[in-house]
Amino acid sequence: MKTTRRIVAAMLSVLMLGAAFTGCGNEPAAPTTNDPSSAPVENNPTPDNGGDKETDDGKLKVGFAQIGQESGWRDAETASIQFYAGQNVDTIDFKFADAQAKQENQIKAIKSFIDMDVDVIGLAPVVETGWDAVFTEAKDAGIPIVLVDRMADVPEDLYATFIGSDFIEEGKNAADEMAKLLGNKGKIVQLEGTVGASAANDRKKGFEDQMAAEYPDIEIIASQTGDFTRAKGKEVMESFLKTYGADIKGVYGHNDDMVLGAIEAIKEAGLKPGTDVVTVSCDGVKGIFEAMVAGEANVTVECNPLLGPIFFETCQKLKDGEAVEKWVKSEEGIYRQDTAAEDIKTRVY
Ligand code: GYE
Repeated sequence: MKTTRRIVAAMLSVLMLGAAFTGCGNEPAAPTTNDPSSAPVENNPTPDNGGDKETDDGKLKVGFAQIGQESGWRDAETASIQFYAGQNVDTIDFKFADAQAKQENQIKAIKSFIDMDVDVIGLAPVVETGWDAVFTEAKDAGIPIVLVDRMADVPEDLYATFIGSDFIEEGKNAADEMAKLLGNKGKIVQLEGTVGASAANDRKKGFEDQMAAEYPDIEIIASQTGDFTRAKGKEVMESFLKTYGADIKGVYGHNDDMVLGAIEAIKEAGLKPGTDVVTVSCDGVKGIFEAMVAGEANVTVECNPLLGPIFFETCQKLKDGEAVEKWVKSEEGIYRQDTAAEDIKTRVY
């Protein structure tokens, strides 16, 4: 499964040509060569040049500490960032580290970037807490931190900006969609993202608060983490189905991948996903559109992973001493089964 996703991620750089980038500013130009610097770097918990200090060649020096490869969404974000860097090798010196889902690896990567004296450090924090010490080290070294796609729970002076989505809003939208699908009543289950991740914490809060406030006849009978992966989403859904069977009328997943796993479990249990058990999830990856076209998924609340251009533009501004907003918010939509066959034609991730 991962291999398929990696191929998709690698192909994404081709698909991105001429694609619409939601709220992303300048688009990268078409590639003229197959530059290896745009290829995904795998199994690399520490940055790829061994931490050497470099001579000042005037380029924008950026280090990015990625979480890992847990989802199709994550692969699309990595591809977007690496594609942009690959297209701008003349002006950007880019270091990429894949932390393999471990905070300690992300911390190590940040320390290496500080040693390399990069201009800006980008980080998608796997969890929200535990960043104060290493962010303070970066601050003391005069290197701004740009938080990409997930937030960190730190004082405002320890990071320059957050580029990403409003997860509370996504959770609230997901609750409204679930209520519409169920006619405001029924029992549902929730597949949570990685424990401690801002995307999981806030998608849960936004959803549960809206359910409690507006839809008292919808009951969340079970909620458990599926770690943002398809395999765990399936596994958790299997155990929910064993316990609650056909009482489950809906599943809300903090990402599409987990719901794609849940769909397999629902089918194996002899029920019809999209009908017997309706689905709402976040991200908007290709797989969920295919499931909607097949009538097996109902709604996805989009979350934009194509953050490469806005990330590097923001890094450049920081290097140039220009002001940046504290939160650069992504613009996103909601996609439903009835228009999925049309919508899928323009999806690029
Ligand atoms: O929804 C999920 C992932 O942080 C917004 O992380 C991101 C989330 C995304 O792996 O699929």
